[in-house]
Order: sequence, then C-alpha cells, then structure tokens
Amino acid sequence: MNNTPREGGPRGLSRRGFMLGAGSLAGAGMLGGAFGTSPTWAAAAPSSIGNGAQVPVLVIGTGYGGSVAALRLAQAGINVHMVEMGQDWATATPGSDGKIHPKITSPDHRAFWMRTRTKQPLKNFLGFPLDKDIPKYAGILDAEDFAGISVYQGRGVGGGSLVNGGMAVTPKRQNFGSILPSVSAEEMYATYYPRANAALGVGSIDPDWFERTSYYQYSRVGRKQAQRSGFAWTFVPDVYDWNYMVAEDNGTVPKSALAQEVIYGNNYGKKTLPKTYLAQAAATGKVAISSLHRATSVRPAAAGGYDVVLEQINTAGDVVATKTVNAGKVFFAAGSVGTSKLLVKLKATGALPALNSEVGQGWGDNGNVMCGRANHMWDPTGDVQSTIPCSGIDNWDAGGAFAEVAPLPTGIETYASLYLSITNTTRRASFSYNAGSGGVDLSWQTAWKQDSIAMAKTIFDKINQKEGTIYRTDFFGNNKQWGDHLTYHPLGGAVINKATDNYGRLHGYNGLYVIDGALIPGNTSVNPFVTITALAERNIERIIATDL
Ligand code: FAE
Repeated sequence: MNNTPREGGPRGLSRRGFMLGAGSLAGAGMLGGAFGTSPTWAAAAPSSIGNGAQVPVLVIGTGYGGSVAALRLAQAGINVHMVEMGQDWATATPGSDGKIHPKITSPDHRAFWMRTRTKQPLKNFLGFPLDKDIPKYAGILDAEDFAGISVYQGRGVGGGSLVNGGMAVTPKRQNFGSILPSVSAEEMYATYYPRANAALGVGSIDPDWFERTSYYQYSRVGRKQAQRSGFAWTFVPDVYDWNYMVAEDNGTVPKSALAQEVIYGNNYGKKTLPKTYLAQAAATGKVAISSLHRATSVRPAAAGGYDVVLEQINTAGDVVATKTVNAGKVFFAAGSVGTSKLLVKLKATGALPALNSEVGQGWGDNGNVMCGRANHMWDPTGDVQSTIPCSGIDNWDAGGAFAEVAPLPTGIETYASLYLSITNTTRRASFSYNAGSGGVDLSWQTAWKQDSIAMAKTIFDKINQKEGTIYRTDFFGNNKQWGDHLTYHPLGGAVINKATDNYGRLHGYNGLYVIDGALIPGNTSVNPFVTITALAERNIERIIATDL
C-alpha cells in the first residue's frame, strides 16, 4: 500500500516526494475553523482609486503573485494599492439560489467572464451538449480563447484561488532544476516552499476518512486501478479545509465541496487568497484593492515613477471611468496571460519600448490534457463525489505524466473515471501584438497537445488494457477521447532571468516587476500555484531588501 500522505520522514515528505512543507500543518491548524463561512478580505478595505492618485506601489492583479507582494510589502511598512479587473466576490450579489457561487452542474451568468454562452470544460455528457446561453457578466471563470487553445483563469479578488481545485503540490526536488533552472533549489526547499505552504494553509486528507467516505469512492477506484497496473499513486495536499469537509459529510455545516461547488467558486470551505494572504494584508491597514479596475497602460512619467491607465468597468463590462494614477513602482501580477499580454502590447505600442525581446516568449500549458475512462458496472465511481481532488498517479519519470484523479460530480452514477494529466511537454508558444485587431495573439497550436496525449497514454492505455476498459468519447465532443482544447495552468511569457533579472525585475526599467506565473517557463511538473507563491515569496524578500 502506498497511500499514506505523511509518511517518509520529516517535514511531511511523502513517500513519493510531494511535500507539504515545514509548518504547513501548523499553518493549517492556526487558520483552521475560519474557513467554513466567508470571513474575508472585503470587509476590511474595499476601495476605488481616484483619478490622479499617487501611490508608492501599484500591484496589477490579486492572484497568488500579487497577494504575496502586497502582504510582504505592507508588512515592510509600504502602502500598496492593488487593482483587479474582476469583482470582489465577498460583496457580490447572490444568484437565484441565494448563493454567491453556482454549482458546477448549473453554471449561470455568475460562472463565466463576459461570455454570452457558457464554455464548460466538458462539452458533452451522454451525447447531450452542455453549454447554454447566459447574460454577459463579470463572472468568476474566464475561458480565454486563443487560436489553438482556451486558457481558463479566475477573475475576481483572489484570482485563480477562487476557481481552482486547491491542489497544493510542491514539486519533487529532483525535478526543480528543470522547472526553474536559475533559482537555488536549496533556498526554495529550505525557506520559500515551507513559507508558501504555511501561509496558504496547505493540509492533507485524513487517510481513515478517505477510506470511509462515499465522496471519495472515485478516488479509491482510481487508486485500485493505478496500482493494479503498477503505477505509483499518491495523496495530494490541498488548501481546502479538510475538517470542514468532514463536517460537511456529517451534515453539521453547509456543504460546498460535497455539494458540487468548485470551478465557479466555493461558497464555503476553501482557503482562497481572500481568506489567507489578502486577509493578512488587510489586517496591516496598508493595502487597498480597487476591484472592477483593469490596467491598460503603464509608461514612465515625466515627474518620476509610472503613469498607469485604469479602466473602471461595471459588471456588464461597460467602461464607466478611465483613470490615470501615478505609481513609484509597479508589480505585474495579472497572471501568465494577463501580464504577458500587457507587456507585449506596451512594448509594441511604444509605452515601454526598452523591454527586451524575451517579453512574450516561453509560454507553456503545463502539459495539461484531460481524458475519461469507462469503467465496468462492478466499478462504480459514486453518485456523490467531492469536487476537491485528493490523489494523483505519478508516472513522471518513466512516462512524463502526473495525472490527478479528477471528480465528475454529476449527482448520478456515471461509471466514469476522469483525469487531468500534467505532462512533460517541451512545446512553448509566444505572444505577439496584432496591430490589426489591437489584441495579442498566442502561437500555440492544438496539434502540439499530441505530445501530451502520448505521455498521458503511458498511464491510461496500460490501465485500460489491464482492466479491459476503454476511453470515454462523450465528454469532449465529436467522439473525442482527449480534452486537448484547454489549459488550467498557463505559465510563462515573461520568464525569470530572461525577460527579467533573476528576481523578477523587468529589464529596461527600474521599478517594474513581474511576480506571477508569467515568470515560470511553461511547466512545473505538478499543479503550479505553490511554486508561483514560493517564487513570489523569494523574489519579494530580495526586492524589499534591496529596492525599497
Ligand atoms: P492569477 O491567480 O490568475 O491572478 C491574476 C489576476 O489578475 C486575476 O485575478 C485577473 O483577473 C487579474 N488581471 C488580469 N489582467 C488584469 C488587468 N489588466 N488589470 C487588472 N487585473 C488583471 O495569477 N493550480 C494548482 O496549483 N492547483 C489546482 O488545483 C488548480 N486548479 C485549477 C482549476 C482551474 C479551473 C483553474 C482555472 C486553474 C487551476 N489552477 C490550479 C491554476 C492556478 O489557479 C493558477 O496557476 C494561479 O491562479 C496563477 O496565479 P497567478 O498569480 O499567476
């Protein structure tokens, strides 16, 4: 058996090498209990920055990188203003179900960012198309379409933490050299990964409860089949409050993970950034956030610092005000795609001409590819399923794939196993400015996913052969076996030590920084947000010490 998460030595190092990091359990315990309902950032410091305002530091985006920067700068005594194009969901209007966030099975206007039709990750189910028309709204999940790929991203105060599955995975140290070659593994594993895990509140499922609860039958089936084919199977840590989930199962608290809530937001239970980094940032009294504010330009100001142009929008996407503010320093934390698009456009249009030619390069999809398998009738995966994945199949070394055993929480028995694989693809795309459309294009080609499919097949062809089963063809449209149309894990576009120095300082300009997933060159070998957070912790510590 290889199913215990905390065995294998000190600091929570699991047998398979995925780390919780020192202090993570203490961190989770310290924060535990606060996550069920929604005490959040918002009560503290909602704001709307004024036209002509002057701020010492402006942070563009409120995801992982931006939240780390804001907290640590504030703790160093510096006033920070954050701008976020999405809503502050803590103050958003509930839907007809009385909740802020809809279930995964019933997406409505709250679910999607400025679309008139849903674009669900699974297109079909049992032959029926799933998508439907919705009113255009500042919803929580953006399915941003480029020519060869749809990139899913969170929108709102808290960025991707609002929509993601919370899988909080520290890469195996042996892989770190290929993930971030210019960064010291020793420092990251001794200091910054533990710091990130603690502040994020990372924890692990109770293995006894895992064996008991009907909500993880799908995961137990995943384990049985992986192990029967000789693959390593491992628990995966998460930022969902596991005690809260057990209480959900016991019926003593309102359900979230156990009530089909995840990619369109969790109403309870998940330790999103507004409950961790941003709550701490608010407590300093030095951080304000203007939500529904989109940064569109940054250029050097004659009087010093940078002039930043902001469009304030309403929830229908109309621009209601355009503001120019001056910032001494600007942190780009708009996510891999958001930061890359801004920088590429600002270089091409002459606002920041001295950015180097690495800007827009080195973008990857973390090798994401999805598939489903059809199980036999004697292997049901459960009519109730927790939306929070808690396990993965590790064939990275032999086949280049790490597959999370994903939920399919439809509310009925499907006999399906669903997987999201992260693969070791070397394909990298670049962003370029399109003068005709005024937008930014991405050179990714759908055909490149064939590399990832081949790596994922090293796991699932073998399992199918062993079990006598087949791939499902009713999820991704047109009898497709593979979900090769999307990524949840955009990385790169302003790669560290290339577009920036080795701490995220953009070449060509003093006082401009990148501090998000754009720094990471395309792949983290596992789910990325712990690495994004840890790298931001490393970089901001240096920047505070030397630049401020
Ligand atoms: P991110 O969190 O995307 O934050 C960027 C923020 O900037 C967003 O709030 C944007 O709205 C905002 N923004 C963008 N442009 C502008 C602008 N011009 N002006 C103002 N604001 C702007 O960036 N990762 C894991 O490790 N584990 C998981 O289980 C996992 N599950 C996922 C599930 C889904 C459905 C999705 C979509 C992602 C998942 N991820 C997961 C990926 C993870 O959420 C992502 O890597 C991080 O959120 C990226 O962090 P950043 O700080 O780079």
